[in-house]
Amino acid sequence: MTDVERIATKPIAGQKPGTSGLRKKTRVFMQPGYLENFVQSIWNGIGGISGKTLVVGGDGRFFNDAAIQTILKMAAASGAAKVIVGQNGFLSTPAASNLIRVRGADGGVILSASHNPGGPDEDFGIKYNMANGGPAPEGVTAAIFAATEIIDSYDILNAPDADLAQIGSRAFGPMQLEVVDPVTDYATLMEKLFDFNAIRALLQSGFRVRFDAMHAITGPYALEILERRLGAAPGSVVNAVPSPDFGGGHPDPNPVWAKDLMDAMYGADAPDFGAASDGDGDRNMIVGKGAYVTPSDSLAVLAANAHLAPGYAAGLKGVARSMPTSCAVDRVAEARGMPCFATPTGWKFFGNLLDAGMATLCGEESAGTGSDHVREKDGLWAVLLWLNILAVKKQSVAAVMAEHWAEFGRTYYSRHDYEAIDSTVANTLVGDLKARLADLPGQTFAGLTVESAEDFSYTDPVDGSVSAGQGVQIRFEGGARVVLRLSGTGTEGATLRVYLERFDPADFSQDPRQALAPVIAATQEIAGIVERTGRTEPDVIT
Ligand code: VG1
Ligand code: CO
Repeated sequence: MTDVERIATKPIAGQKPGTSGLRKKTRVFMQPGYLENFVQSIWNGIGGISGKTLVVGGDGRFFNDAAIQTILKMAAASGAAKVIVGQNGFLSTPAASNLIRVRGADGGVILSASHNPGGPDEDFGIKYNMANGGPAPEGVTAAIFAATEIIDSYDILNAPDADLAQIGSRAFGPMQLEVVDPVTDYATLMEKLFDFNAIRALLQSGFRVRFDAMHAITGPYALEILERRLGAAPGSVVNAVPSPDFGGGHPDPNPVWAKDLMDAMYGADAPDFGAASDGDGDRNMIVGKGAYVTPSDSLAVLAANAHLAPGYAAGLKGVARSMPTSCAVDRVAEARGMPCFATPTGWKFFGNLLDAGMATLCGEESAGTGSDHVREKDGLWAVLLWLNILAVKKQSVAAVMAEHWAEFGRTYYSRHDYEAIDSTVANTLVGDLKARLADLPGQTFAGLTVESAEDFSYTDPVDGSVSAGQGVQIRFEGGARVVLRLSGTGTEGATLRVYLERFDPADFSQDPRQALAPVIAATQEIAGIVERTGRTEPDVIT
């Protein structure tokens, strides 16, 4: 293999994967050797890739194309048998997960910084997924990180860039390279899970949808599935062409960043159903005509009604939520007699439960919902499950919510983010709070008495691995709760996330901010966010 070059290198500090792989400013990734060091460390951390088949793709953000060429050359140089890559380097995260599974690949490399903006001055990311299609668990990311700390060389093929425009199989150096349509396999899977005829009939009956792809990867997927296969009116999918900087916006599907969609859904002549997805297509936002559905409520509604879709007709084996996600789904699980698991933040913690058949549906408050059909959260999947449920129930989104709350009660919920705060301030705030947790139970703050306070630790019920320090969870008497944790996906300073909830069994029509006011006040008294950070208001409220 004369074309392989071995380049000497040195460890680069800070290549530690976070909640969802390694995320940094794009310019950090573009430094000579930065991406190369991390990719070689993936290969080294997983025991080499000789003879293996990998899936590679990304969300199309700035630097996606160049990074993929580097990865292909490094895969070929390290002896991979085959790489399957989406046309032009495009794959949504759930489609990549599916491709790994249906092709029996050994793993995959996904390039994305998800909901973070893209561009030369914005964010980039890379993560490794396993043969089950899911994000590498903590043991594997730890091995990759350890490899970054001792790396001394990387191998790369000295060759011109691969042609990723032409679909088909060809040689790339000593390796096979297969370029596939990014949408086909994924759309086929969706057709298996959902009653496309019922959804088509709903759309033909005059039910109008608006899907905002936010200039990100789901555009081509949504066009193919919603407009071509399901017959939604042309123009139902907006901002459908992926752009390297997501049209200059934040591809984060929440009421703040998807304000256009919110305006349309709350305006005159609103469509019946609105949805949006994020940069890499794994998140979703659901909003009915004048009716925003919180992600935590969405998970609960899907858990209560999934059996109405063919793929879940046999019922659910169990459900799982990330710890900060509201307890709305717990109430569904209890009523239906199924197990409910609470895991640390990040999709990688759901993999074992899904593989073991202990859970069928999973979700996070950050607008991620998914099931055992892949091993990532899946934005369009959630949209299609909602549409399937609406097609069967023949109800509006608002009516479905009202019925759900009447049966299970309403869990008011909101997340307050304090972004780009000084890392030392953030760490001290959380550190001081953790030191005081044992004293809190029994104390009253702003009229709420603390029932329990803990630094969340998770023991995986399948492999017994322990993940400690996953966030402060404080429960108040009467069914209120606050969770505080630091983000593991930010690229600037620290982001403090404060998750607030309050259960109300009877009054469903309060303004959420009003309903949560006591919890917000108690949290301020306990954690002193205003004094410590100097911020009087959160940067983002979802
Ligand atoms: C955030 C969310 C978390 C999500 C993660 C990756 O992490 O809170 O729920 O799994 O992003 O999402 P953090 O550590 O910043 O809170 V994304 O759509 O990679 O795909
Ligand atoms: Co995402």
